[in-house]
Amino acid sequence: MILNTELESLSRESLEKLQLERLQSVIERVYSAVPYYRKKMDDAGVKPSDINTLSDLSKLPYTTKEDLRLNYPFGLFTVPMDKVVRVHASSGTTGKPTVVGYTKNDIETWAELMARSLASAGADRGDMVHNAYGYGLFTGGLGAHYGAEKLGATVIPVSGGNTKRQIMLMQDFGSTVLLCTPSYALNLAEVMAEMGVDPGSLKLKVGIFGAEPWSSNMKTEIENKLKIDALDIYGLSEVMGPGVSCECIEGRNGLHIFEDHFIPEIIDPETGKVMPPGEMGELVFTTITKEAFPVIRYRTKDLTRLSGEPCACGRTFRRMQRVTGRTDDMLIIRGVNVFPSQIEHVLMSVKGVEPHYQLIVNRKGALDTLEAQVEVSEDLFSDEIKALEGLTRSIEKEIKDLLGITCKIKLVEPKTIQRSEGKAKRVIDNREI
Ligand code: DLL
Repeated sequence: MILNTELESLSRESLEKLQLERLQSVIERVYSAVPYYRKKMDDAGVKPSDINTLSDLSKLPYTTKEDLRLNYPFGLFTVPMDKVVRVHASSGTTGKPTVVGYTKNDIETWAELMARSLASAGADRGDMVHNAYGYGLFTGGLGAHYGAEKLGATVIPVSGGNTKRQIMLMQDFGSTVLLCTPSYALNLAEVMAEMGVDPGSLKLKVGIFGAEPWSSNMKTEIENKLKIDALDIYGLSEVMGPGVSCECIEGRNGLHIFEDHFIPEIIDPETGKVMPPGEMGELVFTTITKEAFPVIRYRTKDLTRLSGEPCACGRTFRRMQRVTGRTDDMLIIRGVNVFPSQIEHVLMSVKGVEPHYQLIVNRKGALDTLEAQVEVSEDLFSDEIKALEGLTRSIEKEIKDLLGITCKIKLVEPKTIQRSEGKAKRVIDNREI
C-alpha cells in the first residue's frame, strides 16, 4: 500500500522542483545558523546563492563522521536547544558517540516516513507490530514505534532480549509484523525450534529487517525458517534513523529512498567524485527537510548503487540496492579486498551450514590470516571426521575460487557462536590490538 500517494508517486519533474526548493532553504539555514558549515562552505568558495540547480549540490563540501565528532555533542544543531525535543546517539567503535537531535516537526516527519515504510512492506492498521528493535539511544526502537503508531497499527514495544518471552508474546498477542535485526530474527527462529514452537502456527506474515548488512541468502534462510516475507529497511542515525529507505512488497528488489526528504548521491569513495548513474559506490545523503540536525552531503560509508527503473508498486522514488558492505568493514587480506557479506554469501549456499558465523583476522608476522568459524547442523556435526574435512575443504575452495583469498574454515558445534540481540558482531579483527 502507498501511504502518501501524492508524494510517493510524484513525477520526476515535480519531485526535482520540490527537492530544489527544499535544498536551497536548508543550505541557507545551515549557512546562517552553523559557523562550522559556514566556514566549510567559505573555504570551498561556495555561497547559498550558488545553489541554483540540483547538480549544484556537487559544489558543496562533504560532511563526515569526523565533522560530527569535532562538533560533539550539539555543535551542528541548527536550532536552539529549547526547540530540540529528542536526542539519539549511535555508538562508534571508539570514543564518543554520534549525537543527533530532532524538533517536534522532525519527529513527525520521521514517524510519517517510518509509517510509509511499514505500509510499503504491507503493514496496515489492524496489524500487531512486534517491535524488537532496541529502545533507548539507538534510533531503531523509538523510530519504528512512532511509525507504527502513526500508521494506526498496534505496537508491542518489546525491545531486544528475553527471547523466550518474546516468542510467548508473539503467540499470545498474535503478532503479524516483526521488526528487528536480521540476525535477531534468526535467533528467534532458533529459540522457537528449541521451544517446539512451529513458526507456521504463528500469525506472523512479514518481517522488516535492517540496521546491519545481510545477504540475499540470509534473507532466504529467514523466510524459510520463520515462514514469512523478509523485507529490508535502511537508515542511519545521522540522516534520521530507520525509514530512510525501505523495500516494497510488490517489487522486492531494492529499497525506495524517500526522495522528497533525502537527496542521495553515489560517489567514488577513493576520489570523492560523483559516479555515473547506476554505478556502485559510497552512498551520500543530504537531508532537505530536517530542522534540528540537517546534514549536507553526509558520507555514509555504505556501499550500494541506485536504480531509477519503474517499480510495480507505483512509487517513483529511486531504489538503492541492498547494502552489503561499508567502506570501513572491507577487509584487506593479503591485498585482496573482501567484504564479510561475500563470505556470508558463500557460507549460506552450503547445505548443513547454519547462518551463525564469525570471521577472525590475525596477523602472523607480516601476513594476514582469515578464519571463518561457522556452525553446522547437529546432524552434520555428528558425522564422521572425514565428511567434515571434506566439507571444510570444499567451502575453502569455493571461497578461493570466488573471492581469490584463502579463508580457513573451522566448523563448530551448534550454538557456539554468540547469538545477537541487536546488531551482530561478525568480524573480530585482532590486527588492531
Ligand atoms: O541502524 C538505523 C536503523 C534501525 C535502520 C533499524 C534500520 C532498522 P545506526 O545505528 O546509526 O542506525 O547505524 C547505521 O547501519 O550506516 C549501515 O551501515 C547499517 N545499516 C542500517 N540499515 C541497514 C540495512 C540504524 N538495511 C548503519 N542493510 C548504516 C545494511 C544497514 N546495513
